[in-house]
Amino acid sequence: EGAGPQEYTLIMMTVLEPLPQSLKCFTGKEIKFVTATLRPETMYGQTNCWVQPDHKYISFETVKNGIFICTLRAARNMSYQGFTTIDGKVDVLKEINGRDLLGVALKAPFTSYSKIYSLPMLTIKAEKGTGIVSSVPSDSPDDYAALVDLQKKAAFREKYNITDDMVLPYKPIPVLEIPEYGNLSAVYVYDKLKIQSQNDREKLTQAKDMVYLKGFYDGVLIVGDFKGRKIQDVKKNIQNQLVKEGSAVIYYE
Ligand code: A2H
Repeated sequence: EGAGPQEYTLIMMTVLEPLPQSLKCFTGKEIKFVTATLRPETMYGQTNCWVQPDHKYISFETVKNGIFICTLRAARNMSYQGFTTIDGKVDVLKEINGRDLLGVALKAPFTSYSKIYSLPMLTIKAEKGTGIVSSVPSDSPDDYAALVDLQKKAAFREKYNITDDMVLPYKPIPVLEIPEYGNLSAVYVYDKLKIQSQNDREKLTQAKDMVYLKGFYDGVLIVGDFKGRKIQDVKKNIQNQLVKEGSAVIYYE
């Protein structure tokens, strides 16, 4: 990790009806799952979001954006960045286990799927971002591997009460064209390296090294208002667009 704070785009996903049991106490309120991403330009390709079933999450009221769901650690960071009424203070409304936040229907910005679901990912780190991750299987090998695991293994879905309709209809969406890797770069490297699952950590690290830098320098958007432009030239514009429409805020840690 470098010296100064890292800037993330905090993507807000609105919880849709029917509310899960764990969120019923907030009926009638605006509730958002929040995820920290370094890749706002890929949000057109979201197919789901990831929650770690064994991690603890909390809910708290923000000043401007309703109720947020994330880790306590992230909420504390946010409380020093103007997200709460009193600087440095988080009023926890409720603690919630990750597994009780799975299978929740969400409205996410920019993606062509009108509804996506929260699904289990076992490799999420508790100490980074919000502990919830946006899933873009077209461009993130980790996301693609975890989605394929769920799609291939009925027992894995059943273990976490994930129904087929939450997973099986969702395919990676082409968002970026990367020379040599095509328009589904994560799928390309997953196949090329013969990755077997989300636990194939060594190969996944290699896969990430292969796609990220190349994507950033040579990737061209093939959807949205900045179609045809290089990512490095328009990343900031896309972040601004998300913030302007009220779907994202800037977050540091
Ligand atoms: B990125 P960095 Cl398409 N645990 O967003 C594991 N991974 C996490 C996380 C956590 N607690 N919090 C955030 N992340 C992921 C999109 C994306 C991302 C694409 C490609 C690469 C990529 C969609 N998933 O990240 O250690 C989030 O996934 C490559 C590293 O701060 C976030 O951006 O660099 C990124 O890791 C932040 O990781």
